[in-house]
Amino acid sequence: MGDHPQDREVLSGESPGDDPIVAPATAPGRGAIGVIRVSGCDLSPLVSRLFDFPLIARHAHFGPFRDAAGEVIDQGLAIRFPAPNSYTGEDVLELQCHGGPVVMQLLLRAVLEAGKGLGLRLARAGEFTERAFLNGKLDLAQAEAVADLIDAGSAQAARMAGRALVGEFSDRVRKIADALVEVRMFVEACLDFPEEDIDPLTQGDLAARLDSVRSDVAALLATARQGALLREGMTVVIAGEPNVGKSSLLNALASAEVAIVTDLPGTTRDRLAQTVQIEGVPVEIIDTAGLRLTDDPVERIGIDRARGGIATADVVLWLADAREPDRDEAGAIASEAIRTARESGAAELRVLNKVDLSGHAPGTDESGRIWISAQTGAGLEALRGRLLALAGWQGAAEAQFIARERHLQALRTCGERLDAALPAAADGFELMAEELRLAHRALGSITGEFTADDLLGEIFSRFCIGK
Ligand SMILES: Nc1nc2c(ncn2[C@@H]2O[C@H](COP(=O)(O)OP(=O)(O)OP(=O)(O)O)[C@@H](O)[C@H]2O)c(=O)[nH]1
Ligand SMILES: [Mg+2]
Repeated sequence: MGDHPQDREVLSGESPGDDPIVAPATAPGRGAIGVIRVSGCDLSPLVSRLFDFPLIARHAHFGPFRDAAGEVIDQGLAIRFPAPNSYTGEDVLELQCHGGPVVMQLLLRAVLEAGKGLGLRLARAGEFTERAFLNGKLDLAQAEAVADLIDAGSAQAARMAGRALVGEFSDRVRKIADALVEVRMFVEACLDFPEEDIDPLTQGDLAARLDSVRSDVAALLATARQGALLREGMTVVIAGEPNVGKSSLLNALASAEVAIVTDLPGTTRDRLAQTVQIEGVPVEIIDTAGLRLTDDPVERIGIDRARGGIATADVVLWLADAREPDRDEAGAIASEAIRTARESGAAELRVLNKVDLSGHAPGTDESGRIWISAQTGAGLEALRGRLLALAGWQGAAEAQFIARERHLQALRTCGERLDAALPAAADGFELMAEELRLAHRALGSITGEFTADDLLGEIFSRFCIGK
């Protein structure tokens, strides 16, 4: 599509930085080994200052590590990965020493010392992976999967991140992009040769091909949504009148005594959050102060915080006492909280606790209310299942790879542009071609073909140092 200058914008930009960079690659703290990693265009001068023997490519050399004064710091392994066969695609040197914070600091300082005059500096967060991306070792979705694998909060999330890392997500994006490129080439060929007087709509099954691309995008979006749930999870706020068992429910879901429980109404003052895994989906559960009119200034702040939590929740779980299932929380405070929930567009769930005292059966009733006992655990499975359903979780089998909100947004944009493409043809094929170009661009932003520099900076800055 070379005749469209927009397509040539290599927004991902500037050539990879040339400065050699160094950082600890292992987590801070004590460990059996610690790794310090260096990356740069040519590390030969640095290597020859650090070692008095040559390092054979990809061989583990065992020996002492010394500081600038020649004093031994530690002994360990040095491995050199000459460009381009390394994580970053540049020359990489890895030093494996003992994993103590002080020995790591000493070794890091010795490397920086040896790198004086060679431009060696400490790496920024994510800079190794950013270079890997800029050197074409990974695409952007794969680079994000590196961070998601490290941050995975469940085995399920880790497995799905692993699959995105090896490129399963990117491959699906690319397949759709290839089909879209064909459609674009056809439409643009018609534009380039208007004298041929071809009507693109009646030629080459254009509508059918667009349709098939459109449904591939929809299918990928559905799968990616599952993957994003595994990563982003959901936030559930437990709200209700004092003493109905909100804190007990948090403890029951977390299987831990996270919150203080007493039979005194007004026990909880602060917001308390705990993330639990339900089928591998991270669910942040927030316990709040009971909603009631009060003169206690501390409790009032707690109630304000409860409303703040409600405003940002994905699901508001209204908890009430099963012995008074039809009680209306008509108090001014409660109705304000209910209004907050409605305005924020959170899903709402009515849950009746202390079913053990009520004689009612646990589980979901015909009006969709869930009867539970935080104390005995009755009905909690139904509640967990309902929370996952509200989040749109379709089960582990439907999740194929991890994804991010950014990817969902790009797929949605792509879908909208494709939807607009055919109708746009009525006003001219140039407009149609433009919609297709924008659809293509949205897809390309997932893998980083078209991604603005500031977005890249933002993505990589969330990585840890040394990654
Ligand atoms: N029998 C029975 N008692 C429960 C159940 N859940 C909670 N309780 C009791 O109800 C009382 C209040 O529980 P909490 O969890 O502190 O209630 P809360 O809604 O957090 O109360 P505030 O923090 O004051 O708003 C405690 O004595 C709990 O032991 C339940 O399912 N069955
Ligand atoms: Mg409480």
